[in-house]
Amino acid sequence: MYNIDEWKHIFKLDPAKEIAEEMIDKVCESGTDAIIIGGTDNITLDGVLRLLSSIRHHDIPVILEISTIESVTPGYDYYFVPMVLNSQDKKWMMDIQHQAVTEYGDVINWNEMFAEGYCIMNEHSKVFKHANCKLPTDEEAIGYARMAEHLLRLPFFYLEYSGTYGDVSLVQSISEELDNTKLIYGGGIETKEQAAEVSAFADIIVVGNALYDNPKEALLTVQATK
Ligand code: 1GP
Repeated sequence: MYNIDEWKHIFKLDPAKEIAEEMIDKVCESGTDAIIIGGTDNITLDGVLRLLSSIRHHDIPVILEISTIESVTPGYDYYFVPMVLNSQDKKWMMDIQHQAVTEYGDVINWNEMFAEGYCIMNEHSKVFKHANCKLPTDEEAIGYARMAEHLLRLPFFYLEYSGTYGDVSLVQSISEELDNTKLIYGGGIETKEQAAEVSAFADIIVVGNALYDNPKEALLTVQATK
C-alpha cells in the first residue's frame, strides 16, 4: 500500500504526552513519510486510540510501535515490534514477542508486521533502563547490526539514542554494514542541520521529543531529509 523503501523521515508521537489537535494536523501535513505511535511508559489503549483517530483523517501511514500487548488495537497500517538486541534480559528480545504471537498469532496479518532490532545507545534514557540494556562499544554495536542483517535478516535495525543526539560516525559505520536491513536512527534530532547530517547515513530518521519541545524547528527537519 505504501512504499516503505522510500521513507526517509518519521515523526514519533507518544500517546502518554499531551499534544494539541492543530499540532497533529501540522505533523501530518509536514511532508513526513509516516507517523509512529510509541513510547516507553504509561502507554494505554485509550492514548493509542485517541492519536489514531486524530491522524486517521489524514492520508499518511500510521504505525503502532508495540510496547505493551494491552494497548494493541486494529486500525493501524503497520505494527512495528521492537526486539531489544542489547537488553540483558531475554524477555525484551524474545519472550514478550513470543507471548504475543502465541496469544494472537491466528489473527495477526503478517504483512503489516515488522520486527525492529533495537540497539539502545543512551544509558540515561528511560528505555535503556526499562529494558535493562548494556551499553555496547562501537564494535559491539556494529556486531548487532551485522547480526540484524545477516543472521536474523531483520527488516530494520534501529540505532536508538532517545533523548540525546548520537555519534554520527557510528551511524556512518553501521550504514556501511547494512544493505538489506534498513537503518533507522532516532535520538535528539532538534534542528534541520542535525536531520540532514544523520540522514546522510541513516535510511530513516525519527524525530520525537523535539515535536513537544520546539515544534517549529522540529517540523523543519522533514525537508532536510529530502
Ligand atoms: C525515540 O528514537 C526516537 O524512540 C526519537 O528520539 O525523542 O530523542 O527525538 P527523540
